Amino acid sequence: MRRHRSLLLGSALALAGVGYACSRDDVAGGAADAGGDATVDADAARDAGHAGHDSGRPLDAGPPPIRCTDEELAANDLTDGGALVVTFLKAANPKQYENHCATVKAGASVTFSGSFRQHPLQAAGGDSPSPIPYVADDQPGDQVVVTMPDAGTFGYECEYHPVQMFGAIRVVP
Ligand SMILES: [Cu+2]
Repeated sequence: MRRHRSLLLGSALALAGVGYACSRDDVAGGAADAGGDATVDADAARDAGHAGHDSGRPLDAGPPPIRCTDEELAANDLTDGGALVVTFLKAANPKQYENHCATVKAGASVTFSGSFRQHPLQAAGGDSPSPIPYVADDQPGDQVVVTMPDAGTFGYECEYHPVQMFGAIRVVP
């Protein structure tokens, strides 16, 4: 079932290739690999060694790309101790996460806030293992607090709307 969804996702990304590519302008030819599960690109090379990721995708597909640029990650820098709160809708329609790209210190806590039933959270790309859990049920206070213990870059997305709702958290030592 997961594999089936991933294949559907690949098709969706191919159809949405233009918009998708715009969000990852750090990778030349981003549109070309948007629908190619087996394509090895710069992201895949950078992420080599993370084949054991737990993003729900088939292992032979390789890790999905991080869809925050270095500039976007650096622009939302909370390494001085500011709290990162990533918010999303309680309504069903897809809308990008607020603060979807950010940098925090190792040990920081990140609060995800919204309807996890409408928008299940899952890890998506980056380093492995990811501290970002799969959460598909609504939570008390509509919040999940995730501690980021180790340095790395950890992508995430909405299981239902991965094209519109995605992000990454860079954790620095
Ligand atoms: Cu969603």
